[in-house]
Amino acid sequence: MLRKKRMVPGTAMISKIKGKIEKAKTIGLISHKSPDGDSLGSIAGLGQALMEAGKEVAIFVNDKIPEKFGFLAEDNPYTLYKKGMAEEMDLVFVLDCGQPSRLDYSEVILQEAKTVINIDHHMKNPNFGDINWVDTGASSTCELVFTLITELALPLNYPGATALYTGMVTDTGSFMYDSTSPKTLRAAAELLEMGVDKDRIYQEAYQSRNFQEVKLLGDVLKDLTLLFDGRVALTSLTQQQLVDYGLDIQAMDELIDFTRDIAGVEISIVLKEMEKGGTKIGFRAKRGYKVDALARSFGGGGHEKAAGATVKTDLGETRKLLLKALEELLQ
Ligand SMILES: [Mn+2]
Repeated sequence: MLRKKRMVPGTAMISKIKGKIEKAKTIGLISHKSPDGDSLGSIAGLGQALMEAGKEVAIFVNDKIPEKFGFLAEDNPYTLYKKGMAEEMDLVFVLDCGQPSRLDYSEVILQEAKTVINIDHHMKNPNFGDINWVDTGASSTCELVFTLITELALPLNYPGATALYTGMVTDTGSFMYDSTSPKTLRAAAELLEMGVDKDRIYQEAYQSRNFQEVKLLGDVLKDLTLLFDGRVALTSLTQQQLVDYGLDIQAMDELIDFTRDIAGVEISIVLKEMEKGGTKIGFRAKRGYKVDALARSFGGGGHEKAAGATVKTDLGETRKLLLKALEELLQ
């Protein structure tokens, strides 16, 4: 078998989580900043199931919800987390969050919470919870949440199922990444059998591009550079460009996948200049290459094929440091 060994939650893990849920009256859920389909999907999916099971549930977010995931906010009560909100919770789930620092200002939740259950699939998750279920072979945290809901026989409603499917489809690049396993597809199939409207999800998440974003894409691609004999694609985005097109830093998140797909490119990198200084770096890798360690060397993290970091250096300096790091990696 070539497949990576999967950490399936043993009966002990499941019954530990079960015990905590049973004892809790109030349960909070939160994920990382710069929300994506998997973070929003996993907290809503588990949150809905816990609500259906009669728990008092708060689904916290710590950042603006991207427009393309606005449809999830229609059916799920996402609440902007404010300091102190978790003190009332008997139990807090932190989902899809590879590092406590990725909780940003809401990191204080880890002190406030009486009990923290950390469920995640990022590399090098430091097991910051009281209970930790980290499976780096899982396609998405939504897949893990689906397993948990199934194992605990929690009632999953329609908004919850929709949220979980959204996380699975977006975190796997539409079931394309190598983390997509038979288990992922079985879970997705079960969600479709529950009536999830996959066409609507595709349309909302993929076919609702912002016109300005597509125009800026044209501009940015003019400056696309191939380095290391065409093995690395590098693009950068300035604050001025974002301002000129009326976009914020969350925009253009698909640019990096677009440049990764160039023939011969093994690693694609996008640098985004941040509003208050510093640079956001995104990394993608193709089959046979890994970028998680590279992202970690810049203080970030992620997965083998998709990772990121935020650094204090400006675009030019970051580019220089990156070239040095790539030279070592690709020599
Ligand atoms: Mn994820």
